Amino acid sequence: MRDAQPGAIYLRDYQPPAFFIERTELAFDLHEDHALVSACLHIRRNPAVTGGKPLELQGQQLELLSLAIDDRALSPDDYELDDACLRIRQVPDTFRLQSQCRIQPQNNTALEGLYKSRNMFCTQCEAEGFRKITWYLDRPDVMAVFDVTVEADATRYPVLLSNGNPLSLRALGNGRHRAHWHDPFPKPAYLFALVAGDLRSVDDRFVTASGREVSLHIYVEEKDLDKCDHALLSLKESMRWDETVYGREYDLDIFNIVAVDDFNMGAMENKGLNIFNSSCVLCSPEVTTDSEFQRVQAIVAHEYFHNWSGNRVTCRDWFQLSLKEGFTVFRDATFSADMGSPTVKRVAEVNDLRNTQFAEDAGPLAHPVRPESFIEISNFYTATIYEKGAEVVRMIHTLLGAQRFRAGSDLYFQRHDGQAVTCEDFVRAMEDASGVDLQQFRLWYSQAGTPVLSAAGAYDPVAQQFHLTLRQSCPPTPGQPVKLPMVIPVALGLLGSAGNLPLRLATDDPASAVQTHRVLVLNQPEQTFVFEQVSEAPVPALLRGFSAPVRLEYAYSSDDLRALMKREADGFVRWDAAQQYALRVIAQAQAAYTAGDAIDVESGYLEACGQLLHDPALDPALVAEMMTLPGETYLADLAAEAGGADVDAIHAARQAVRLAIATTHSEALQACYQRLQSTAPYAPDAAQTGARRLRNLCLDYLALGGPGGLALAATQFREATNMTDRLAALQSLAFHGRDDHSDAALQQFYRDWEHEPLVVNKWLQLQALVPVPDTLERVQGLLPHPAFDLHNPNKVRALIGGFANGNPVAFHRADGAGYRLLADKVTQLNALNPQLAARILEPLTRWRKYRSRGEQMRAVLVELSALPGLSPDVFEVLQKSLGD
Ligand code: B3K
Ligand code: ZN
Repeated sequence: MRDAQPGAIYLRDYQPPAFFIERTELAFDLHEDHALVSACLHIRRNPAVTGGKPLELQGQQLELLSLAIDDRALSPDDYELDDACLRIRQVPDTFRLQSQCRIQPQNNTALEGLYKSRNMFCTQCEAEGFRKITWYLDRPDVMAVFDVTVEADATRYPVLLSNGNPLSLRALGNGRHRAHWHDPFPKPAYLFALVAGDLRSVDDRFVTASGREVSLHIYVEEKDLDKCDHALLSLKESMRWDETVYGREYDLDIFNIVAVDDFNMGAMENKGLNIFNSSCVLCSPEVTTDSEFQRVQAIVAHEYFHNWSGNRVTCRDWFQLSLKEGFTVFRDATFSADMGSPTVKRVAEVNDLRNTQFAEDAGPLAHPVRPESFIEISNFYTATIYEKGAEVVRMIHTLLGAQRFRAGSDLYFQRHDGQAVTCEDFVRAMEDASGVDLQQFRLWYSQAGTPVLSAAGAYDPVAQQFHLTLRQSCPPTPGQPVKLPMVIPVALGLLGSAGNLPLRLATDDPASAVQTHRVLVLNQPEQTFVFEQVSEAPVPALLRGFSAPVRLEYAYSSDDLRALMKREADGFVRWDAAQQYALRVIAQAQAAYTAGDAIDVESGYLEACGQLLHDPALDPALVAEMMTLPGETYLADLAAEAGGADVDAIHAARQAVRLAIATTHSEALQACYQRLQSTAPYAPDAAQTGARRLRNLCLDYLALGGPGGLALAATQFREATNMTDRLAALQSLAFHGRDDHSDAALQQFYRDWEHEPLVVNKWLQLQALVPVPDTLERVQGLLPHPAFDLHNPNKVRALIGGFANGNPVAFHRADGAGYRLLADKVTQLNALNPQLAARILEPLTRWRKYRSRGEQMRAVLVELSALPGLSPDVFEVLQKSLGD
């Protein structure tokens, strides 16, 4: 917390460090009411930086006990110390800096640095948390070999872990014991980790491609030992996949994962000691849903893949965050696609991108994949850095092709192993290995905003030509009023009456093989591509596989959309056609609702839905995705562009379309529900997951349709043998039942699962999502419930995050009580956990989109900005969202 207004840091001001730390020796002495941290830093002046700069180390909330250089104690005259920095003017070129400080992990509610989660000690240092442990050059381009001892009470903390390989664990004779760890790989401080707790482990081994044996351990509380198998399997699959697909082997003798309950995000890739939010590692069919199984697999893989893309090759500065995050998300996405259904995975990614990243890119917090400035780096762990960053890497993959991309990644890892580098270094390695010029492509790193790709097609039956004109534009974003044209790979096919037509461009070599799929590269504001020998008027299947993160506009007729839904070869385009068709009928419904007319849903759309339900040959997972209507937040984003979102009309229109599907197809929904029933033992595989997804979607439509469906949901709730089916039934009851019956089910669920915090969080979230205005009172009623705790981020995200992000009807209640509830929690969290406070504030930052409620939202933001003691995290979000 700072009193003065926090200032921005700029990429253009980057300076190499004046000193390096070659070796970092740390000794931790952990107690219930404090911890002592002794550090011995082997420091060397950077010969490339002239001017005899003083040594400036970062440090926050540290109580200095002693300070020495090469064993000579320093007196207060030798240094300057404030609440953020230790400055020593006179230092030799090479020396050891020895410090001792006292910290208070037991009072650390911000969950950054060294803190306590329940009964264990753990750390979170990325991005700038290490400075809350000891004074340090807390920047990623300072990489040291770490040697760490941890001392604690042997009974309370039998397990003592840090990075690298274990050297010893010794009893000290006084009820305490000490562990010694050594990490031979130089690393920045953000990858440091320590854990001390009463933990048990599930153990396994992995033999690397070159025959080295690695011991694998997942540490959890004893009660959770039965929930580690899926994460362990995912880890071994990831290790093998990275060897096969990227040629990357693991490099230490041991790989540890630890589950902690209080954690600000999903997980952290500390070298050799990944620390996980327990919700991202623990799994069992009884307590975990299918989508959570998938999430655990993806996050285990993501953190493991960071060992190369992030740890062995790290970031020069935090502006380069997407270097490791975008690339690693691309890697984990490809892994998940290989392990399950690629189309379903891609649809989930695009949904996520449209709902979250496109909204961010169109709002006050928009920033490029490589930002130019920030106030608080914690605010930049965004969908743009992660998801758009991954899309940028994916486009490089598309432009280069798999083989040349692999050559590029090999060169990148080989050239930069052990270094802290930039996004530019990544792109240059890709260029150097492939020979493909990516000069203009680099704009994806520096320009914010989602480009609009508008396409227009014209068929000339006489010349047998199809003219496809592609235009691009990109809306202004904060600080970037004018944009240059980007490189947009447009994967496409042309759909004819009997399948995909051959794609011949006038510019093609006549001898080259004719294809039905190709990638056009749009790199100018407008280009026309002429396809030859096109025997009939085609429907263009554009942006196959979502080949670029853009908003596509094409004037498809309803017939075109039905044709794409039914016959297009690319699963993503089929899904997207269904989405576009749904958007169209929802917009029609909204217009009718606003005009006070009866809502009449286009019969062609309903027929297309019926065909999806009736065809058992279709992949149930894809059918489920195609029959899931776009969410209300996304609809609000689209409406905002067209002059302001009316939340009530959006909700009413979407509900009316859902009801039309439910009533028109009640028999087909029933039949599909019955057809997909299974007695096979639970497995979280793609086939079973897809079947359950469609079956539960049918159940939800049936429950919406009336009492018969609700009875089915009640039966499923009672008889379910896994959490996916049980929770889906409970949601249908709570959303559509809204009577004593659904309350009884909710109470029953709590009684059954009170002892499982991760299940209790689902219970909190589900109640926060019930789409009626008085959910607000229900949420308020849950705040004092023993199941809720403002100190635990998972619970805050479940109840408050669920309410503000996932329940537009209650959050945007006309009396503004939803906004005030959120502001109240932000105020409390600002003091407790600023990172979390800034994150949950986000729904209010979108105030400009809302036609009638925007001013009320803004007023709440203005009130918040007058609060005394605003953290830099919350200050930055408020300042940007209230700015012009
Ligand atoms: N690198 C961490 C995120 C750290 C967030 C710090 N506020 C997890 C990940 O992306 O793998
Ligand atoms: Zn990551």
